[in-house]
Amino acid sequence: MYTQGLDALGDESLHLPEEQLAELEARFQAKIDADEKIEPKDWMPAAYRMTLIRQISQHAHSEIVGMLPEGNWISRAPSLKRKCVLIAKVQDEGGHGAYLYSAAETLGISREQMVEQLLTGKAKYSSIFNYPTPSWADIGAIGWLVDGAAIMNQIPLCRCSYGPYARAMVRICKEESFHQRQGFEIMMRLCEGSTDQQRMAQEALDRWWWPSLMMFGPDDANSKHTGQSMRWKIKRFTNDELRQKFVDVTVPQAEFLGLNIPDDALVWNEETEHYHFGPIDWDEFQRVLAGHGPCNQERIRARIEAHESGAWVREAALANAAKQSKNL
Ligand code: FAQ
Repeated sequence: MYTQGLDALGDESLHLPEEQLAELEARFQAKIDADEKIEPKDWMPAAYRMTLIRQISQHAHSEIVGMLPEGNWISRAPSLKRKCVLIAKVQDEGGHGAYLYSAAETLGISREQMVEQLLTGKAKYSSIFNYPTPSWADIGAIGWLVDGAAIMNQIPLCRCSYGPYARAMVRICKEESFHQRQGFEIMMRLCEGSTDQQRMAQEALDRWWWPSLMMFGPDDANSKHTGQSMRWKIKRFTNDELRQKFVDVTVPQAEFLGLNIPDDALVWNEETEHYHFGPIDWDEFQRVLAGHGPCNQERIRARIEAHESGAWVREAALANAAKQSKNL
């Protein structure tokens, strides 16, 4: 699959003699080992390029599809202040998608190709965005847990070996940190409120806890990309390491809110100084990835409709750009 993709990208190194390729690969790995950044014009192994295209485009799609569950509440936010904050947050996610598509484009794939892969189901996006947001408390839970998990995963990506991705992540992480705090603040207000509001907060935590743990990807034994991605310093921690960090940070926050994590097996382990948590339902994870989560179809339908109804905007922008370049 990689080779086909690279032929389409016109990768000339595919046709180099073996010794020359080995030398290029050794120099490339030495650069990574020395913690230097790889930039778009540098030589890179075909598989490194394809791994980045997969990961960055999946990440970009996640940001764009991730606008939908929260966008659902913009028209029904409980106050003007909450509405303004939510609009700003959803707009930030759109911006993150735009930086990430640009970072992926530096690897030789076009935005049109990536969008086509999303809309035809060839490309994945994060499993988490296939869950519904039936109450306002879900907006708090998304900010607190989903953005919280996203930050845990993305802070190390600021040190990723690929320069454009690492640099995009710096700004994204700053914004995600504001998003996480606004979510936690929504949860705090609900938890200080009436019994009904506290119940809403608990139900939202019950809905989002396990899907948030799944965001970190399959466990290490089943993560086919982690080993190589760590050697290339695309990933700095394994899926399980990041998931554990997230649990360790989040459990005390839930205690502070007076909420119960929906996991009977959750217990602090004095020896390891980590929380031990119960088994994740990997069958559910695989079902969601295969397109059978609660909202997969709705999400893709919404993206297709947005793409089709936005066609005139893209045409107008291109016509305007052509006109401007003639005037130069
Ligand atoms: N959902 O071998 P691994 C956000 C796929 S942004 C769907 O472990 P890897 C902001 C994986 O691609 C959230 N697919 O893969 C926001 C691979 O696919 P393949 C997104 C998943 O890459 C907040 C296969 O499974 N963040 O939330 C998932 O080493 C609020 C095997 O997995 C990023 O994308 C999943 N959860 O590790 C927006 C961060 N997990 O090759 C709006 C960047 C795995 O079979 C509102 N990405 N897969 O086609 C990463 O760090 C990594 O790609 C991982 C997966 C950790 C997600």
